[in-house]
Amino acid sequence: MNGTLPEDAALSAVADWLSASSSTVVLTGAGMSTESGLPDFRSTSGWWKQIDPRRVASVEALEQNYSLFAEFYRMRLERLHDCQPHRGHLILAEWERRGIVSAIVTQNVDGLHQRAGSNQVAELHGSLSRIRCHACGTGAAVERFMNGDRCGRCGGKLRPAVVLFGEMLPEDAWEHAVQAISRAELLLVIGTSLEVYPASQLPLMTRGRVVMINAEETALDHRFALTIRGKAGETLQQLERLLTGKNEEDGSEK
Ligand code: BV8
Ligand code: ZN
Repeated sequence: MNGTLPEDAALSAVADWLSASSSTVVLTGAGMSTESGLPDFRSTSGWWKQIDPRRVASVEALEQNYSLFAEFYRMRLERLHDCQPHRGHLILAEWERRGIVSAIVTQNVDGLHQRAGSNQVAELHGSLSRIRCHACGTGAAVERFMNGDRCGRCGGKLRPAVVLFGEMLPEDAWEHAVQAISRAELLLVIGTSLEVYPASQLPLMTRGRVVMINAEETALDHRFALTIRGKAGETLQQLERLLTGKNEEDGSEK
């Protein structure tokens, strides 16, 4: 079954697949965090509409224009400070507890899945709030980076442990993601344009069904069993209602 069904038929099909699947993995992108107040990258209000990623999110930006690089990531960290995981993050963590989801693979660097209570999380693009020295790799407290300090050990430039353009993805996170996704019976892809390589290849590496939940169309939608055009938080709440047969708002049984 391909393409999009009427909304409620698609949602109940996905709820059935979630109940029946013995290994479900969720791949998320920046669209999973916009309802927490964090901009994504490529939609109309995204970061890359305001600034060229190569000027701030690349190794040459770090090496040749450190003040702009540091300013961009300090601003990203400040934004993160006031954000909370939303209902959708909490539902995914609940589904891990109930054995519905076995792993989350995320392109996000905001740590919101872990803050919501998810434990099995592979961070393909690293983490914004983990700081290290670009020269010697020594870790440093976030405050040191926010204050503009240099590495205490070698005087090198401090940076978030995110994967910049042109950098390799962390080996263990990538391996874990490929293992989990290739074996999955069901893969939910939520809130990503699938434009960044190699994460964009993961949905094509599974033996299972792929369901895309995204606000906008992506170039790979046609490859997936089902596409739900909608918001991550709302869609996850609708699926939770179908799975538990109860209304989230008032908690009453249907
Ligand atoms: C690598 C820094 C190997 C961290 C990021 C030419 C062709 C193909 C590939 C390349 C190429 N030239 C270079 C490459 C490789 C490059 C790449 O893919 N470039 C692309 C962009 C052309 N990739 C790399 O460099 C990777 N490394 O390949 O290593 C190697 C190494 C050395 C030498 C040779 C090879 C490293 C990837 C970099 C990852 N780091 N940024 C940071 O600051 O965060 S990328 C950046 O994009 C973020 O990290 C983010 O995670 C990532 C993916 O973006 P998305 O999460 O998909 O977000 P986006 O805004 O795009 O989409 C959000 C979607 O959600 C939208 O569709 C929107 O409609 C939707 N949405 C919004 N709100 C909601 C919603 N949906 C539902 N509900 C909502 N509420
Ligand atoms: Zn150092």
